[in-house]
Amino acid sequence: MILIKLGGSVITDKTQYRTFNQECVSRLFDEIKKSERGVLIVHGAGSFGHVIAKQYSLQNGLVDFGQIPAVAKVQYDVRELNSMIIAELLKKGIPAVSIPPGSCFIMDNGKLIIKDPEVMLAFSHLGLMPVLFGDVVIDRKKGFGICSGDQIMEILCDLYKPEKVIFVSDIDGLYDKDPKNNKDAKLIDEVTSEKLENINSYSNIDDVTGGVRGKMEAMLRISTERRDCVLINGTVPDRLYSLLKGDKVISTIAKGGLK
Ligand code: IP8
Repeated sequence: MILIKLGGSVITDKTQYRTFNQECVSRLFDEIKKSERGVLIVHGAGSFGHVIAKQYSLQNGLVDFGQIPAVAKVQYDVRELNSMIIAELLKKGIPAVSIPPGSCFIMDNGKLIIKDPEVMLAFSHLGLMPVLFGDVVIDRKKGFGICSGDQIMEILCDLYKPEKVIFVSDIDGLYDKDPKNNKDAKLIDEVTSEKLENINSYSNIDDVTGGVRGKMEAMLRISTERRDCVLINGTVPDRLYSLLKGDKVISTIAKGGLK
């Protein structure tokens, strides 16, 4: 099985509040279908989550009760996004069900805990695809917190032991500098723990869970000696399909685990 995270930058327009990239999502699901590979999908929140989460600093947990309506609004918005994703999967004949992390799981000082995966695993055993996503989740220490799709990916790796993990984004991979502001930024085709030391972190200011170094660390934690974790550009038609078929594509590959 292959575990795929569809990043918010590819499934939404991150600059426009609540804008769904239906065409792109539909094409990506066609590519998955065409590849005939068994996959499990997680998705990010994009402009359905990050815009309001940033406005109300939800990533800091409960600071004042003025944040509470924003918690409800973000939960509502990311569930709407998830419904649109599931609707596209159903259209392609992929039976998918929603598992909203904020309604099923807990965090402890920012760490996601999935105590009882029975429901999720039972759905998979029936041949249904559980779809999880970035959400606002109750936190034992902070009141609530932002649970990113990347955190969910790490837990699903432990539960499902996928043979490969793919992050689908709107960039070709990770760069040594922010490619938006540096013309000489170079694509890093392979990330290892050793190489991580030499990378300066830059982050996407619109993203409450962002930062290139954090992304690399998450990718390395997911990779093992036997399992690569690959970041690709899903806005390029057939890139996901080629990777699923086993071809070499433009990407950043995390290898060997985080040491
Ligand atoms: O887009 C963030 O998830 P991500 C979730 O996977 C929210 O980082 C609610 C902003």
